[in-house]
Amino acid sequence: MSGVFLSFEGIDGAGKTTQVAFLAKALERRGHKVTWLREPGGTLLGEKIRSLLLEKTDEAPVPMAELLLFAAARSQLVTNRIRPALKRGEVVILDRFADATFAYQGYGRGVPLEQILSIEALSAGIQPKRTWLLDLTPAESARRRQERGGASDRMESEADSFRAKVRSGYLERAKTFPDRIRILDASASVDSIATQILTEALELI
Ligand code: Z5A
Repeated sequence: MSGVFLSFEGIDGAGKTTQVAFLAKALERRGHKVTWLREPGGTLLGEKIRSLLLEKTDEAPVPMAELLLFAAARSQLVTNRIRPALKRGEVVILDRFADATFAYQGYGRGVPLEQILSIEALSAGIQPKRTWLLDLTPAESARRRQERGGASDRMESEADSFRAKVRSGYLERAKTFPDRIRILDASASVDSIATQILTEALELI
């Protein structure tokens, strides 16, 4: 596979979508072909699973069902979108990937980590070359959500204590993959974060 696989992670409101858009446009301006995808989503099946996972209903999925649904969406995305784009030599940028499952379902929901890793091996099977972890405090995440307004989805409705567990899961994961995962201070300005990311991305491509 000749393309370059990059991803963004962090708790909600950390600025992933903002930075994915900045990076994708900056690379396209330099002549690179970019495929930009979000998780869960990016395929017909994945978008349907996304709705199932994020809508608030009277019966929330149990942690294992939640894990398997995220994994099903990822499996579809890897096979139908990510691998083909990498094969075509494109830059593939993911707004969340398998690190999110480790942090949210592993640390957030408490699913045993060996189960998370087994499912990851089945559903992902590839790793990004570089992951930018936008690290933000749960308090700042809450402030940004409040500022943005609008209704919260099922995952966003979790308490700050849940977000704190997820954040620590991400930081643990970064210790396991120090060469791949770069921790960035997500409270810095959008422009300074974007400049740092673009510099690193251009070195990798
Ligand atoms: N999930 C999971 O549990 N397991 C999995 O395996 C996967 C996902 C893959 C998907 O939501 C949910 O699924 C997510 C994790 C779970 N749940 N939560 N909660 P998503 O990824 O689609 O949505 P999100 O993470 O909640 O997106 P978000 O709230 O839009 O966050 P963001 O993309 O990181 O931030 P943003 O949209 O770029 O920025 C948020 C706001 O902050 C916005 O008003 C910006 O203008 C502002 N912003 C951005 N950067 C800055 C800086 N640097 N300074 C100040 N303000 C900023």
